[in-house]
Amino acid sequence: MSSDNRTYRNYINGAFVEANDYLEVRNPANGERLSRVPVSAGADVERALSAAHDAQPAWARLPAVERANYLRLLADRIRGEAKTLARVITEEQGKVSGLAEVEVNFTADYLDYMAEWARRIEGEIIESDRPGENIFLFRKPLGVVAGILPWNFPFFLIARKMAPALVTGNTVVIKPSEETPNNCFEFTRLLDQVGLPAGVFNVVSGDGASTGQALTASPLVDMISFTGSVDTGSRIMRSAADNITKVNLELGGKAPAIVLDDADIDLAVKAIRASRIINTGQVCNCAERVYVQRGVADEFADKIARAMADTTYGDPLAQPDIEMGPLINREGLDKVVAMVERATQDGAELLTGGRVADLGAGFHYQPTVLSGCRSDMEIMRREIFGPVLPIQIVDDLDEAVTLANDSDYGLTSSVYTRSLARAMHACREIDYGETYVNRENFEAMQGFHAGTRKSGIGGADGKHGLYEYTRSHVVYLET
Ligand code: TXE
Repeated sequence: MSSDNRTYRNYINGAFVEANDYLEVRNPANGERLSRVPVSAGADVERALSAAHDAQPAWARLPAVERANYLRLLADRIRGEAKTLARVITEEQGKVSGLAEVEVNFTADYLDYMAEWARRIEGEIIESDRPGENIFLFRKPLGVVAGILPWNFPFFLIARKMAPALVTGNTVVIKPSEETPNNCFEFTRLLDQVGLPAGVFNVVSGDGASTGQALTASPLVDMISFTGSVDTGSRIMRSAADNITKVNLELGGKAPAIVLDDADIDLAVKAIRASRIINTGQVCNCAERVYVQRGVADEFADKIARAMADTTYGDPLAQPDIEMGPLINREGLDKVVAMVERATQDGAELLTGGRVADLGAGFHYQPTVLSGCRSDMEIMRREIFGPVLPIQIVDDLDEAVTLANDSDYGLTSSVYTRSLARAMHACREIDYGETYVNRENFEAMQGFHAGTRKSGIGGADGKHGLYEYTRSHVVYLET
């Protein structure tokens, strides 16, 4: 499947359709060309949005449980092709095969989970001031949802956006990242087989500046659900402002990990390392900086440097047992290289790694640990999105929390301590959307994944994530 040069087509109104322009997708581990996908023009985007708009009223009139059944059928098909789908993800995104399989199976579970909400969508009956009056609060769909995706968990993020949208009666137009569109077209191939009514789910691929911009500027869109960078999120908000379109934005993080002097250091090392090498450090919720208490700083730094140095990496399809693949593209690699260079120039000490891993081809970077970092350094403030862990020493929990909170980001955070009182104190004071205590950073589908500050607006998962895709309608009924 790796060198067959597939051509994918947009999916609009229940049919796969040609576009005028195409772009190439390549494997980041070795540069090999994988496929051609449409660069959708404004007219393609408008066609997809019109199809979604026209299909929405009939879709919303179906009982939620019937809508949910399509998600269950899709989940079954995904499980049936899990290995093939995982390979498609690995070859275009670079994550190791085991993680790609986890992503595929998690996606199927997520579709089932969101389908279970069909019989649990609830409005409210509110006590009235007037005799004989009933006040009802209904939950209604928003209409058409535009889902704009990044490349780091490209398959799961389709489901994270379309499943709650469809079960609550919205229709959807998805734009995958131009880096990783193939898996989205494979997802769509399976969805096409389950007989979903035409127009309910549409896909237009292309770049951000043309396809993405056309989606966000259209008055046919009722909500934009976006995961990606802060800069793009900000541009999307500006574009959405013209039509007062609702936005739901997940914009990454700079997750602090606080390691206190009573922590189980081996557990902290294991969890923080796992969190930093997973998907080659390209995960919004994973540890991006460590604040370690002085008494255990040497032990922690020594152990994590050795653990990171032991990480195996390379081309995930050629070496299935490695722990880490390449970065997504040249831009991602150059960003990591430059950030580590500036950190060492600013006085950080390199404990391990610090170089491009020369494997002949691909965007590989060595697992890297930097100690002696200070909170004014770029490496402690800007999202790295690579396998690089900067460490700063602190004197106590309060200093760690103050430094952790002094950030543009506010998505996830973690604390390692054996003291329940210190853990609870940290949870009260830390100003983040999520905090993990004594465990690696990874959210559950029944939680609520949402950040503060520039990490975004709104959130995903669970009951609260489901209701993001609804609006209220209050009815006052006097009898
Ligand atoms: O993201 P972009 P990029 C962070 C991470 C990474 C950096 C850049 O730090 O290094 O962002 O990654 C579409 N209107 N995250 O350049 O540009 C684009 O086509 C509408 C964190 O890949 O945000 C793609 O589909 N859409 C993050 C999507 O936005 C536009 C995951 C994401 O691209 C657009 C990924 C526009 N004007 C990167 N411009 C996370 N939150 O986990 C671009 N796009």
